[in-house]
Amino acid sequence: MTGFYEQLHDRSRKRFALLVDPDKYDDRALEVLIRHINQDQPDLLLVGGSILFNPIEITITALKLGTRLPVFIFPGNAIQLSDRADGILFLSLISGRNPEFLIGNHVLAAPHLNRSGIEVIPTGYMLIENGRSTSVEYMSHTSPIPAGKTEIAVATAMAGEMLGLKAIYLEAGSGAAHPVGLEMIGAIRKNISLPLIVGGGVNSAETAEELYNAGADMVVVGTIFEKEPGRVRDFCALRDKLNRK
Ligand code: 1GP
Repeated sequence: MTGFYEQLHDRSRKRFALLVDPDKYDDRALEVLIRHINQDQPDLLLVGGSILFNPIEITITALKLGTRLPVFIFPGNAIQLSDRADGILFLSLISGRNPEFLIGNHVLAAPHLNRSGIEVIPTGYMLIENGRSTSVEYMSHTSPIPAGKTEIAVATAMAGEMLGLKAIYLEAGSGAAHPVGLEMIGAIRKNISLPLIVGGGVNSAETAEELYNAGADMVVVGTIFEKEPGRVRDFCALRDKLNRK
């Protein structure tokens, strides 16, 4: 086991991932964000989005040149690829029943990934309903798992583990009204041993702490830094506090 997965797999430590949507940062804003990233040191930088107008490559290159952190693609589809990234969360949308997002895009991407040699982390991606419709839901033509249906979410995560996926990502959706519920996170945590990534709608370190305490190994935050990049510090400080315990 090498690369970032080796860290993620070590569940004795909590990780914090910062998501950068290339459409939300101009050069100046990205420079500011990079300054905060270097001061506070998240564990992982993710780059991607459901639909992009700007080339993912430019943002990945800027993050690679400006920081020393692993930069991973968080792909909305198979055209979001770049050899310059360190790796990719190879997302299979296991909460849905659209074959394009379960295997179709993966077939298109596989030759490119094979050639580039970047790290591939096969990840079961589970969209959880959060009270408002999300870009992922619309773009993937899939329904999220209802927030109250913990048993469906647990069985889905179990199936992902049995299929050999290496991580589970519980996604409320970017800018979600509420993050994934604590009871659902806790129930999934009890039933699988894979690293558990949780993201969507996290807008304070207090909320992130609840998600970590419920069983998240890595929390992903993106939207709030678009307006308040200085808040990267809150999440990194929380991660450090939890890892000192
Ligand atoms: C979205 O989970 C990520 O895919 C992050 O969500 O933008 O709401 O922080 P936010």
